[in-house]
Amino acid sequence: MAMTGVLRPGHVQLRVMNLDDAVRHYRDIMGLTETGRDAEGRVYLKCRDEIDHHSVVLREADCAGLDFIGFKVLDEATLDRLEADLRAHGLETTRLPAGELLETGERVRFQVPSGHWFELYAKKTAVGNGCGLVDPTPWAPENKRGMAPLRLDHALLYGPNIGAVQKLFTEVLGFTLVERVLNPEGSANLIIFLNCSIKSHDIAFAEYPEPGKLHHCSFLMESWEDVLRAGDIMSMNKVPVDIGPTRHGVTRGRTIYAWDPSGNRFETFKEDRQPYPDHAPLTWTFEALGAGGGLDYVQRKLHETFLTVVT
Ligand code: M3P
Ligand code: FE
Repeated sequence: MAMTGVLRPGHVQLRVMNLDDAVRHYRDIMGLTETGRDAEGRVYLKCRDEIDHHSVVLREADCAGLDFIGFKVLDEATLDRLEADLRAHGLETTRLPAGELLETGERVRFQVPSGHWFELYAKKTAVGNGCGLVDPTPWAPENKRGMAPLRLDHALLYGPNIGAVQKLFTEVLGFTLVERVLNPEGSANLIIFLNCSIKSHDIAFAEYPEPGKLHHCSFLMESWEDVLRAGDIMSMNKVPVDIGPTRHGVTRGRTIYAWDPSGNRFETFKEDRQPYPDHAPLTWTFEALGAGGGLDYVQRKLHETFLTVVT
Protein backbone atom coordinates (compact mmCIF):
# COMPACT_ATOMS: atom_id res chain seq x y z
CA MET A 1 0.00 0.00 0.00
CA ALA A 2 1.40 3.37 -0.96
CA MET A 3 -0.61 5.47 1.48
CA THR A 4 0.50 4.94 5.06
CA GLY A 5 1.15 7.10 8.12
CA VAL A 6 -1.27 10.02 8.52
CA LEU A 7 -4.28 9.52 6.25
CA ARG A 8 -6.50 12.60 6.44
CA PRO A 9 -8.20 15.17 8.62
CA GLY A 10 -10.90 13.12 10.35
CA HIS A 11 -12.61 15.55 12.69
CA VAL A 12 -12.79 19.10 13.95
CA GLN A 13 -14.36 20.12 17.24
CA LEU A 14 -15.80 23.61 16.81
CA ARG A 15 -16.89 25.98 19.55
CA VAL A 16 -20.27 27.51 18.80
CA MET A 17 -22.10 30.13 20.82
CA ASN A 18 -25.60 28.73 20.38
CA LEU A 19 -25.91 25.01 19.83
CA ASP A 20 -29.41 25.06 18.30
CA ASP A 21 -28.40 27.72 15.76
CA ALA A 22 -25.25 25.75 14.94
CA VAL A 23 -27.14 22.49 14.46
CA ARG A 24 -29.58 24.28 12.19
CA HIS A 25 -26.63 25.57 10.15
CA TYR A 26 -24.53 22.39 9.87
CA ARG A 27 -27.35 19.83 9.76
CA ASP A 28 -30.30 21.58 8.17
CA ILE A 29 -28.68 24.18 5.88
CA MET A 30 -25.40 22.48 4.99
CA GLY A 31 -26.99 19.03 5.09
CA LEU A 32 -24.60 17.07 7.29
CA THR A 33 -26.15 14.09 9.07
CA GLU A 34 -26.39 14.15 12.86
CA THR A 35 -24.90 10.89 14.15
CA GLY A 36 -24.95 11.38 17.92
CA ARG A 37 -24.94 13.53 21.06
CA ASP A 38 -22.85 12.80 24.14
CA ALA A 39 -23.28 13.32 27.88
CA GLU A 40 -21.48 16.68 27.62
CA GLY A 41 -24.06 17.85 25.10
CA ARG A 42 -21.70 17.80 22.13
CA VAL A 43 -23.35 17.18 18.74
CA TYR A 44 -21.67 14.87 16.18
CA LEU A 45 -22.20 15.15 12.44
CA LYS A 46 -20.83 13.61 9.24
CA CYS A 47 -20.78 14.52 5.56
CA ARG A 48 -22.57 12.36 3.06
CA ASP A 49 -19.65 10.47 1.52
CA GLU A 50 -17.70 9.94 4.73
CA ILE A 51 -17.51 6.43 6.09
CA ASP A 52 -16.56 7.09 9.72
CA HIS A 53 -18.99 8.06 12.49
CA HIS A 54 -18.37 11.82 12.49
CA SER A 55 -16.19 14.62 11.14
CA VAL A 56 -17.69 17.67 12.84
CA VAL A 57 -18.28 17.97 16.59
CA LEU A 58 -20.06 21.05 17.92
CA ARG A 59 -19.50 22.22 21.48
CA GLU A 60 -21.42 25.14 22.95
CA ALA A 61 -19.05 27.72 24.46
CA ASP A 62 -18.70 31.45 25.17
CA CYS A 63 -16.45 32.10 22.19
CA ALA A 64 -16.23 30.63 18.70
CA GLY A 65 -13.18 28.80 17.32
CA LEU A 66 -11.50 25.44 17.01
CA ASP A 67 -10.99 23.21 20.08
CA PHE A 68 -8.92 20.66 18.17
CA ILE A 69 -8.47 18.92 14.83
CA GLY A 70 -7.95 15.15 14.58
CA PHE A 71 -6.10 13.26 11.85
CA LYS A 72 -6.73 9.58 11.25
CA VAL A 73 -3.64 7.38 10.93
CA LEU A 74 -3.41 3.99 9.25
CA ASP A 75 -3.43 1.72 12.32
CA GLU A 76 -2.50 1.37 16.00
CA ALA A 77 1.17 0.61 15.20
CA THR A 78 1.35 3.89 13.25
CA LEU A 79 -0.23 5.72 16.18
CA ASP A 80 2.38 4.31 18.60
CA ARG A 81 5.22 5.13 16.22
CA LEU A 82 4.09 8.72 15.58
CA GLU A 83 3.53 9.27 19.31
CA ALA A 84 7.16 8.25 19.94
CA ASP A 85 8.37 10.39 17.02
CA LEU A 86 6.49 13.44 18.34
CA ARG A 87 8.09 12.97 21.77
CA ALA A 88 11.53 12.52 20.23
CA HIS A 89 10.92 15.83 18.43
CA GLY A 90 10.40 17.44 21.87
CA LEU A 91 6.61 17.68 21.98
CA GLU A 92 4.55 16.67 24.97
CA THR A 93 1.78 14.20 24.10
CA THR A 94 -1.19 12.92 26.10
CA ARG A 95 -3.48 9.96 25.39
CA LEU A 96 -7.21 10.47 25.58
CA PRO A 97 -9.12 7.28 26.35
CA ALA A 98 -11.23 5.46 23.76
CA GLY A 99 -14.83 6.65 23.94
CA GLU A 100 -14.00 10.21 25.11
CA LEU A 101 -15.29 11.13 21.66
CA LEU A 102 -18.21 8.90 20.64
CA GLU A 103 -17.26 5.82 18.58
CA THR A 104 -13.58 6.86 18.55
CA GLY A 105 -10.50 5.00 19.81
CA GLU A 106 -7.58 6.37 21.79
CA ARG A 107 -6.30 9.75 20.64
CA VAL A 108 -2.79 11.15 20.96
CA ARG A 109 -3.09 14.88 21.58
CA PHE A 110 -0.36 17.50 21.23
CA GLN A 111 -0.02 21.25 20.76
CA VAL A 112 1.83 22.45 17.68
CA PRO A 113 4.02 25.61 17.71
CA SER A 114 1.18 27.73 16.27
CA GLY A 115 -0.84 27.00 19.43
CA HIS A 116 -3.34 24.62 17.82
CA TRP A 117 -4.32 21.33 19.43
CA PHE A 118 -3.94 18.37 17.12
CA GLU A 119 -4.67 14.75 17.72
CA LEU A 120 -3.97 11.48 15.95
CA TYR A 121 -6.20 8.43 16.20
CA ALA A 122 -6.40 5.07 14.47
CA LYS A 123 -9.96 3.92 15.15
CA LYS A 124 -13.42 5.31 14.57
CA THR A 125 -16.54 3.25 13.95
CA ALA A 126 -17.31 2.95 10.25
CA VAL A 127 -21.00 3.71 9.84
CA GLY A 128 -20.79 3.87 6.03
CA ASN A 129 -22.07 6.38 3.50
CA GLY A 130 -25.42 4.67 2.95
CA CYS A 131 -24.37 3.34 -0.47
CA GLY A 132 -23.60 -0.21 0.63
CA LEU A 133 -20.44 -2.28 0.26
CA VAL A 134 -21.69 -4.74 -2.37
CA ASP A 135 -23.04 -3.44 -5.67
CA PRO A 136 -22.99 0.05 -4.11
CA THR A 137 -25.10 2.97 -5.28
CA PRO A 138 -23.16 6.10 -6.35
CA TRP A 139 -24.90 8.20 -3.71
CA ALA A 140 -27.54 7.75 -1.06
CA PRO A 141 -30.65 9.85 -1.72
CA GLU A 142 -31.49 10.14 1.99
CA ASN A 143 -28.10 11.78 2.64
CA LYS A 144 -28.15 14.28 -0.24
CA ARG A 145 -29.67 17.26 1.54
CA GLY A 146 -28.85 20.97 1.78
CA MET A 147 -25.48 21.95 0.35
CA ALA A 148 -24.53 18.27 0.58
CA PRO A 149 -20.73 18.37 0.86
CA LEU A 150 -18.93 15.07 0.32
CA ARG A 151 -16.42 15.33 3.16
CA LEU A 152 -14.51 17.53 5.56
CA ASP A 153 -11.54 18.39 3.36
CA HIS A 154 -9.00 20.64 5.13
CA ALA A 155 -8.60 23.59 7.47
CA LEU A 156 -6.57 26.81 7.35
CA LEU A 157 -5.21 27.76 10.79
CA TYR A 158 -3.66 31.07 11.88
CA GLY A 159 -0.94 31.30 14.52
CA PRO A 160 2.75 32.03 15.19
CA ASN A 161 5.90 29.97 14.42
CA ILE A 162 4.90 28.71 10.97
CA GLY A 163 8.52 27.71 10.24
CA ALA A 164 8.53 25.33 13.21
CA VAL A 165 5.09 24.02 12.24
CA GLN A 166 6.35 23.26 8.72
CA LYS A 167 9.33 21.37 10.16
CA LEU A 168 7.07 19.32 12.46
CA PHE A 169 4.60 18.37 9.74
CA THR A 170 7.19 17.57 7.07
CA GLU A 171 9.93 15.96 9.18
CA VAL A 172 7.86 14.12 11.81
CA LEU A 173 4.34 13.59 10.46
CA GLY A 174 5.24 12.85 6.84
CA PHE A 175 3.45 15.76 5.15
CA THR A 176 4.64 17.45 1.93
CA LEU A 177 4.78 21.20 1.31
CA VAL A 178 2.74 21.68 -1.86
CA GLU A 179 2.28 25.43 -2.04
CA ARG A 180 3.34 28.53 -0.12
CA VAL A 181 2.84 32.29 -0.01
CA LEU A 182 5.87 34.40 0.94
CA ASN A 183 5.69 37.27 3.42
CA PRO A 184 5.91 40.86 2.07
CA GLU A 185 9.72 40.91 2.57
CA GLY A 186 10.06 37.56 0.78
CA SER A 187 12.12 36.32 3.73
CA ALA A 188 9.86 33.56 5.08
CA ASN A 189 6.63 31.73 4.42
CA LEU A 190 3.44 33.58 5.33
CA ILE A 191 1.09 30.72 4.41
CA ILE A 192 1.94 27.05 3.90
CA PHE A 193 -0.22 24.37 2.29
CA LEU A 194 0.65 20.77 3.22
CA ASN A 195 -0.73 17.42 2.17
CA CYS A 196 -0.42 13.86 3.43
CA SER A 197 -2.15 12.56 0.28
CA ILE A 198 -2.50 13.89 -3.26
CA LYS A 199 -5.15 16.38 -2.19
CA SER A 200 -4.30 20.03 -2.99
CA HIS A 201 -3.88 20.32 0.80
CA ASP A 202 -4.92 18.49 3.96
CA ILE A 203 -3.94 21.37 6.26
CA ALA A 204 -2.71 24.94 5.86
CA PHE A 205 -1.20 27.46 8.28
CA ALA A 206 -0.74 31.22 8.10
CA GLU A 207 1.68 33.25 10.24
CA TYR A 208 -0.34 35.34 12.71
CA PRO A 209 0.56 36.83 16.09
CA GLU A 210 -2.28 35.27 18.09
CA PRO A 211 -2.00 31.50 18.66
CA GLY A 212 -4.62 28.84 17.97
CA LYS A 213 -6.92 30.72 15.59
CA LEU A 214 -9.22 29.22 12.96
CA HIS A 215 -9.44 30.78 9.51
CA HIS A 216 -11.73 28.17 7.94
CA CYS A 217 -12.81 24.56 7.79
CA SER A 218 -13.37 23.41 4.25
CA PHE A 219 -15.94 21.00 2.87
CA LEU A 220 -15.45 19.25 -0.45
CA MET A 221 -18.27 19.61 -2.98
CA GLU A 222 -18.91 17.16 -5.79
CA SER A 223 -18.68 19.81 -8.50
CA TRP A 224 -18.28 23.51 -9.23
CA GLU A 225 -22.01 23.47 -9.99
CA ASP A 226 -22.55 22.30 -6.41
CA VAL A 227 -20.38 25.18 -5.11
CA LEU A 228 -22.70 27.61 -6.94
CA ARG A 229 -25.74 25.74 -5.65
CA ALA A 230 -24.33 26.04 -2.12
CA GLY A 231 -24.18 29.80 -2.78
CA ASP A 232 -27.88 29.76 -3.65
CA ILE A 233 -28.62 27.97 -0.39
CA MET A 234 -26.47 30.47 1.55
CA SER A 235 -28.48 33.33 0.04
CA MET A 236 -31.85 31.64 0.65
CA ASN A 237 -30.89 31.18 4.31
CA LYS A 238 -29.12 34.55 4.77
CA VAL A 239 -25.81 32.85 5.53
CA PRO A 240 -23.21 35.67 5.50
CA VAL A 241 -20.76 35.21 2.61
CA ASP A 242 -17.14 36.40 2.80
CA ILE A 243 -15.63 35.71 -0.66
CA GLY A 244 -16.81 34.09 -3.86
CA PRO A 245 -17.96 32.15 -5.68
CA THR A 246 -14.52 32.36 -7.28
CA ARG A 247 -11.29 30.44 -7.78
CA HIS A 248 -8.26 30.63 -5.50
CA GLY A 249 -5.10 30.98 -7.60
CA VAL A 250 -3.28 29.31 -4.72
CA THR A 251 -4.30 25.61 -4.84
CA ARG A 252 -6.66 26.40 -7.79
CA GLY A 253 -9.61 25.51 -5.57
CA ARG A 254 -13.06 26.75 -6.59
CA THR A 255 -14.64 28.25 -3.58
CA ILE A 256 -17.05 30.21 -1.46
CA TYR A 257 -15.98 31.40 2.02
CA ALA A 258 -18.88 32.08 4.39
CA TRP A 259 -19.57 32.20 8.13
CA ASP A 260 -21.56 29.95 10.44
CA PRO A 261 -23.87 31.64 13.00
CA SER A 262 -20.99 31.92 15.53
CA GLY A 263 -18.63 33.53 13.03
CA ASN A 264 -16.55 30.44 12.28
CA ARG A 265 -15.62 30.66 8.61
CA PHE A 266 -16.33 27.63 6.45
CA GLU A 267 -15.58 26.93 2.81
CA THR A 268 -17.50 25.05 0.15
CA PHE A 269 -14.75 23.92 -2.16
CA LYS A 270 -14.12 21.94 -5.33
CA GLU A 271 -10.55 20.77 -5.59
CA ASP A 272 -8.78 21.29 -8.93
CA ARG A 273 -5.21 20.17 -8.35
CA GLN A 274 -3.59 16.94 -7.15
CA PRO A 275 0.10 17.35 -6.35
CA TYR A 276 2.13 14.17 -5.92
CA PRO A 277 4.99 14.15 -3.39
CA ASP A 278 7.59 14.39 -6.18
CA HIS A 279 6.13 17.63 -7.57
CA ALA A 280 8.04 20.79 -6.67
CA PRO A 281 6.15 23.14 -4.33
CA LEU A 282 4.58 26.21 -5.93
CA THR A 283 5.57 29.64 -4.60
CA TRP A 284 3.46 32.81 -4.56
CA THR A 285 4.86 36.23 -3.77
CA PHE A 286 2.90 38.33 -1.28
CA GLU A 287 2.08 40.79 -4.05
CA ALA A 288 0.52 38.00 -6.11
CA LEU A 289 -1.70 36.89 -3.21
CA GLY A 290 -3.80 39.94 -4.06
CA ALA A 291 -2.88 41.42 -7.46
CA GLY A 292 -1.87 38.07 -8.95
CA GLY A 293 -5.11 36.40 -7.99
CA GLY A 294 -3.63 34.08 -5.37
CA LEU A 295 -6.61 34.54 -3.10
CA ASP A 296 -9.24 35.45 -5.69
CA TYR A 297 -8.21 34.62 -9.23
CA VAL A 298 -11.29 36.23 -10.78
CA GLN A 299 -11.11 39.59 -9.00
CA ARG A 300 -7.36 39.72 -8.32
CA LYS A 301 -7.78 41.46 -5.02
CA LEU A 302 -6.70 40.86 -1.45
CA HIS A 303 -9.97 40.89 0.46
CA GLU A 304 -9.42 42.65 3.80
CA THR A 305 -11.17 39.92 5.76
CA PHE A 306 -8.76 37.22 4.58
CA LEU A 307 -5.87 38.45 6.72
CA THR A 308 -7.87 39.83 9.64
CA VAL A 309 -11.05 37.84 10.44
CA VAL A 310 -10.47 34.61 12.37
CA THR A 311 -12.07 32.86 15.35
C1 M3P B 1 -7.89 27.81 0.15
C2 M3P B 1 -8.20 26.55 -0.50
C3 M3P B 1 -5.04 31.67 -0.51
C4 M3P B 1 -5.84 30.56 -0.82
C5 M3P B 1 -6.47 29.80 0.05
C6 M3P B 1 -6.96 28.57 -0.42
C7 M3P B 1 -4.27 31.76 0.70
O1 M3P B 1 -8.59 28.11 1.20
O2 M3P B 1 -8.90 25.77 0.07
O3 M3P B 1 -7.73 26.29 -1.61
O4 M3P B 1 -4.92 32.56 -1.26
FE1 FE C 1 -9.53 26.28 1.93
